[in-house]
Amino acid sequence: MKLTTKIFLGLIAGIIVGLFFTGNPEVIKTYVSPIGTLFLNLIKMIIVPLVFSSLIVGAASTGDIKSLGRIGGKTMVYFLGTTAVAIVIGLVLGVVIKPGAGLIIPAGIEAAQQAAPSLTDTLLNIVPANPLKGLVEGNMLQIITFALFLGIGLTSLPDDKGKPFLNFFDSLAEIMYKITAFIMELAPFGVFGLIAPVVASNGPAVLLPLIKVIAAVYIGCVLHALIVYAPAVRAFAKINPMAFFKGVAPAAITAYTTSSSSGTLPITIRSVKENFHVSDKIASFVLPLGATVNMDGTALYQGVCALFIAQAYGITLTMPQLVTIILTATLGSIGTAGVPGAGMIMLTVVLNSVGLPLEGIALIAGIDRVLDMARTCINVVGDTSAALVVAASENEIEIPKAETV
Ligand code: DAS
Repeated sequence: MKLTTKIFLGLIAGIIVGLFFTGNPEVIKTYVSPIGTLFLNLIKMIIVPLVFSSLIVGAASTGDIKSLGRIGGKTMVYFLGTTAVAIVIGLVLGVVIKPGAGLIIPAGIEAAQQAAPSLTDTLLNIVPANPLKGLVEGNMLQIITFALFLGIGLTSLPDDKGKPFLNFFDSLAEIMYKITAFIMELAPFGVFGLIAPVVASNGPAVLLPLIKVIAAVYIGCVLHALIVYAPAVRAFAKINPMAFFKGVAPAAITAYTTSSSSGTLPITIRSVKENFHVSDKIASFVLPLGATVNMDGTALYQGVCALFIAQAYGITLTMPQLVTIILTATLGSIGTAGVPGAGMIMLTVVLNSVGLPLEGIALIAGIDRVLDMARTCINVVGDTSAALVVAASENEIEIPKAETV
């Protein structure tokens, strides 16, 4: 049975048990909540080593910026720029659609009020005065910053000095991906243990907003493709947007059905070379890098979900907290693996960064796969648009007359 089916069954079972004990949540809190808490603790256990190792490897895989020069620099600017726009679109949709409004689940308010520094402190705090303290305390923005410095610094070392360090963190990142996959196998039980107490304590009305979350993420993904990628390929690669969406369709559909950017990579590379005639040099640099560090759909999803969870717990996010979410989701996307469910793990990083209750993951976990399909699709469409824009700027693309604007 596919994991998606198992998670869905865990969700249904949790809802049924929650409905059965609605009004009498004590039994659930004693016997069922610990299952959900254990699942969350497993996720919390891997966040720091996963983010730290995958970001070092992600940053190092951009290669030595000097030797990559134009292509590497252009690619990373495009990646981070479109990701930042994506997270803003997600936040705007979260504010406009207000998926969590009216829920007011208790227990989150004091947590958020503790973590609301000023904008200046937020920006200054990004650079850790003591990186080990940041690692121990799980200060995600500081961990991300330190890891990026290490990864980029690593690329300036001669191979014999840098390789041992990179190999260690590459192995650690692979181990963390394996552990993430194992934890995702437990998701059906985790979802059951997380959603049942929420339904038992708040009643079935707590589920209705999830439909709004799905709508917000899907609308956001379509908007992002139309207002970012279509104009970008038209302006910079002189490609007709309709031809773009037609040419990216095989990879987009594969990404949607597999929820894995990495798993879709061979198809993405083939469709970029065959449908858009991008040179192998650009396709084989930009696309594998994009599958590793470029996650626009994931960032957009994190914007929507962070606001949904804040609204559900009755927490009003301050501007500095919104800026922290944008920075964490943008930089954190470098460390999100192109595998199913990775974005939900990174969502805990975003929630952590502004003191939102991680229990909010309970509300998302059951529908996360449906959201993962859409966000992975956009991740891959974004990678493809980056390859076209960078290739056109390097004259490494031959566009058939029919597809030009
Ligand atoms: N499924 C991930 C990917 O393959 C993205 C995510 O989980 O957010 O891109």
